[in-house]
Amino acid sequence: MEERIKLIQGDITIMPVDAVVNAANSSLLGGGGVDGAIHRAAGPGLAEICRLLGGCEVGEAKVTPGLHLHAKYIIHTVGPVWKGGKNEEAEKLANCYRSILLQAELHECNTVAIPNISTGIYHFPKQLAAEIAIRETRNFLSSHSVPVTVTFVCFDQENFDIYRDLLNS
Ligand code: AR6
Repeated sequence: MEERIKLIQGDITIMPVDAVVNAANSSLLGGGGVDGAIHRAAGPGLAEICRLLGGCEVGEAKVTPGLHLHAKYIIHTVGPVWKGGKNEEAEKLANCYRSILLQAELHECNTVAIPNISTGIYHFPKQLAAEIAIRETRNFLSSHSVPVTVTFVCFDQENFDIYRDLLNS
């Protein structure tokens, strides 16, 4: 596995990194899944700050402080809802990863942890999502020195196995 890409299975809210990524919805006001977990761990101040951001488009990313997280920043992105694959879902998910990594660079985050965006409540197929995540991250890192390392944090066993196989191949 390449040195600048890491893989773990676990809870992203406890990651000791410069920035954790949130798989939010376009309101940025919180929700279920990893979004709910991040808001609970960061504290109620996060919703207050997010309210001032005026939402976020699919494929884009906005940054807040990490508040009670170990992470200094939270990079909120909005993945596409899977609607069968003919609604530019793959391109939109690729845009999420590019936006995340650009924001990480802009905020001088050396270490970033990213969950499996869109693969939960938004039903994006896990294999395709992982291929896009790894391809876009490899592309970005090949031409940028920051972030130094990107950790994919898989919550479920299925995603972890898919990432492990792709990163080892
Ligand atoms: N740490 C890491 N990954 C997690 C955690 C956690 N604590 N909890 C869940 N996951 P989802 P989406 C994984 O549904 O599909 C929210 O309501 C989970 O296993 O959180 O992008 C938002 O507000 C899955 O692999 O996000 C939106 O409305 C991955 O995180 C909507 O869900 C993403 O699943 C976004 O849906």
